[in-house]
Amino acid sequence: MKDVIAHYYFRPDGRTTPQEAAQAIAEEQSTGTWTTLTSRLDYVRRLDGIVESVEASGRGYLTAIRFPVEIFEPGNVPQYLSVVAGNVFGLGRLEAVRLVDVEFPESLVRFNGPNFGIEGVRKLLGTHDRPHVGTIIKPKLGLNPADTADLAYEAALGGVDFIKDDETLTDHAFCPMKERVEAVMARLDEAKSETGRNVLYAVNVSDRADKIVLRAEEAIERGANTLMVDVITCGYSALQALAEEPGINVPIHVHRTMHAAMTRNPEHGIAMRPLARLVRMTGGDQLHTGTVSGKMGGKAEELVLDNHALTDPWFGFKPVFPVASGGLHPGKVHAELEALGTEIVLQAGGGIHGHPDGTAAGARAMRQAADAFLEGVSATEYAKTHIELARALKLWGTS
Ligand code: RUB
Ligand code: CA
Repeated sequence: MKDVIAHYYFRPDGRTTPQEAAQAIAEEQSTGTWTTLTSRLDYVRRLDGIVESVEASGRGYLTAIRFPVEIFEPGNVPQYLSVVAGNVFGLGRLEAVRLVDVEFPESLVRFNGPNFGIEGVRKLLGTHDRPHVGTIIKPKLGLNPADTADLAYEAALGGVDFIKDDETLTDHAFCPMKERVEAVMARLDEAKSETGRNVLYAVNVSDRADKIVLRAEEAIERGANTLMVDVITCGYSALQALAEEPGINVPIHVHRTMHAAMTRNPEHGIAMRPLARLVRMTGGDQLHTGTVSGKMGGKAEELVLDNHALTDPWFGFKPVFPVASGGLHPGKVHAELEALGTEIVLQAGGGIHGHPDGTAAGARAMRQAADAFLEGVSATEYAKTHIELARALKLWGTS
């Protein structure tokens, strides 16, 4: 395949046929405009988007549109997005339109991809054949560095593999980033001397474009062993800049805050799949893709395919660790692992720090729930001999 094939769902307005609507997408996103151009010369015409197919689907239609590779600037992801996901969403002739997926040719995916990926992250932690358990420090905002570090220490003692800042915490007066990293990493060292286990701490370095690399370098100088970036608010360029910076040699955890403004409406916006593909290309090592039983919306069937887009063989890129997060607690672990498999990071914020016996017990309960699944035992059965899990299930139940 030489060109780009973009797949859209759409619903035309009452005055437009499905074929005309698909044609309008192809034209607006390639060489056309709302009227015929006398200035459109033949050598430009060969760059037209071509409607390959239109078929009925639900209340609307699915179309595949082929965009000539020449209209993409290789390596420029913002420009790719302007073609496949640009003006189209505002076209008045379409009542709704959603970019469902994009197939890229090899010439446009010459990126490095994840530096670590699932295997690299597992190597840092020495884990095999089990899901990772992570936590988001909660409350999401407001703690000072010392108290943040205390919770990280507790979570590490309880057995988490991974700890992260929340999406809204960056470099605040009440919790400056440099102090926070130093405090957390010192406490994680203490935890390691007690448990012998490495734990990753992803510090949120999200910032304006011209500052993010510097911020990441400052975090690493102070000992950060993982970075986090809010990829939708910062942009794919920010992720790519971090992943390609030679001095940045730690995994990058990718949060997708704001994605649901695009992904949630099944008829309009951008599905998670193309967003996930771009994260893989531009170098994310872990990406939030959602849960089957948690607090955020989303369809299980789409989620399974989104995770495949992160992990299936694709242009030689390393697999990205899918992260299930949002409203999880030990009682939901079984459903998540059954639906999504064990090559996953299970993250719980409230579901760990809200445990009646505190953060360390909460972390233990999450690990126990995962162990129960791996041993083929129900959480309720396992709880008979594991007190932390029993206390969590009593509070939150198993659904
Ligand atoms: C979850 C949390 C994350 C969500 C975002 O906290 O802080 O921001 O995972 O959603 P808690 P998604 O465990 O307390 O609910 O992962 O779907 O992007
Ligand atoms: Ca959050």
